[in-house]
Amino acid sequence: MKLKNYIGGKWQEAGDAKYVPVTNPATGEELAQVRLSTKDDVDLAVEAAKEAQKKWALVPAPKRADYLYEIGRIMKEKKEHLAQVLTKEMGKVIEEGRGEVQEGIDMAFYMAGEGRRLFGETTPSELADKFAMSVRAPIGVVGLITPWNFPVAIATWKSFPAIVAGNTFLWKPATETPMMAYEMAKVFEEAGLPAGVANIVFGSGSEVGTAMIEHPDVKVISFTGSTETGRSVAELGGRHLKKVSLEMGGKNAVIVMEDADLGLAVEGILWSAFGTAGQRCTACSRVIVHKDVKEELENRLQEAMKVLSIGDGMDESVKIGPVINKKALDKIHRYVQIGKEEGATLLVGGEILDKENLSKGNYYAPTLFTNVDRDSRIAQEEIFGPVVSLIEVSSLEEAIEVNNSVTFGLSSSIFSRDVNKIFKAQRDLDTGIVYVNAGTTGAEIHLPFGGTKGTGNGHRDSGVAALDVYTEWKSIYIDFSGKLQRAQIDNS
Ligand code: UN1
Repeated sequence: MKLKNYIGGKWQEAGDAKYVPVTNPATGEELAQVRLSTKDDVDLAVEAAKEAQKKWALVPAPKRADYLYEIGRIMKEKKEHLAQVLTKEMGKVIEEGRGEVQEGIDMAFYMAGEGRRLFGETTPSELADKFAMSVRAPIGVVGLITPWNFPVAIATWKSFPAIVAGNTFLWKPATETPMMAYEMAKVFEEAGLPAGVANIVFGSGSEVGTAMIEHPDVKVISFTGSTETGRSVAELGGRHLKKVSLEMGGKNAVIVMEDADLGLAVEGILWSAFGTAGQRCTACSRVIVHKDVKEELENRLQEAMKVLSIGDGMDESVKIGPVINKKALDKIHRYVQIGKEEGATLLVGGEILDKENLSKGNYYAPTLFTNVDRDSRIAQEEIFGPVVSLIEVSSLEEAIEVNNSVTFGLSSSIFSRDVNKIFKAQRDLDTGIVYVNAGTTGAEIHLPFGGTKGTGNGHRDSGVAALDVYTEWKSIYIDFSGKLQRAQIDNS
């Protein structure tokens, strides 16, 4: 199957475009071929989106929301199919595939509700017989650039608020996971979303992404991906005075205090470190443990890691799937070598799994290092794979300091039964998301998603906060006094 662009409600003809294969990371099997679009394709899509936006902005928001309700309903009906496509092209285990599709469904219904809110403010004017209010106005055509690790959820975090607020969009999914975008185009079509509101252009970041950012009619760019790419998006976007919302890397930690429920902490660490094979921005990649329980935690983690089943995520009994491609596999393995060279103790894993049934996929053994120096590279840099580093500390204050010592600030977690420690931690952990007695993953769609420092640039995905990315505040003053009233002058 050749995946074509979806522009102005039509599937674009193939033309002489180049296509590249999309492969199943669990088996190496070719699933489809995806178009590598050019700047001309981007121009076509922006034109369609711009034309559609004029009408879309005038559709009452509750009516725009009706399309989202319908999109949510169709996604719910197709949930199992969508989850299977997701698992095949991305590799996460099927249970997580279902969870991710559910995240998209939740986002559809949640944002549809915003159609009847989209609250602004009314506020008194300082002058008599004058009315003042602020409203959220649509911005225009927005450009969405999404990663392969959450091929549908992240796209819904961005596109659904954009739609309900009266924008139209152009979406460039990752070339590794275009099939979810193709499936979503079919959902949009079935929901009867007017032509040109949703447009999908497949291709590389360097060609399609750049053309989107440089296009004068694309007013907002919302990007999720690596810090390196995010920096270039911001640089180029800045030059073109674009509003740029960035969601980038993480180096998230679970803190385990001496009074923690260790059994629960082990479960939280395993789920958030090795779920999705560690390929979440929110994944736990450091465990900061109090010295009094370090040895016990190490032992319990080693025990628990023995029974983790690894394989093709389509098999319901498998807990950990493959990583996305060979390049990722090599990067993870390189970091493990670095960890050893830095003097950390490798307790479990540390190898590429390529025997028997795993030989065709990209599998990495869940890996645990201990005695890791907090400043070492494996404790500071994002690995994006199933590798965890244990760092020993002697107090809560030190744990928080170690947590905050990285350049990222997405998610953090503390396991403790002491209410004073918990409240101090939630205040002092410098991350956009904090969990208490749970791992570092599991964000819900009605809260803001994003992070501090190198993780982002101050914007948030999902939650009501996402509306700030896709709307412009408009302040409106209505003077019904029938005379000239000068603010700051005539009210004294
Ligand atoms: C991501 O890793 O980029 O909180 C998104 C979570 C998911 C979303 C992760 N709900 O782990």
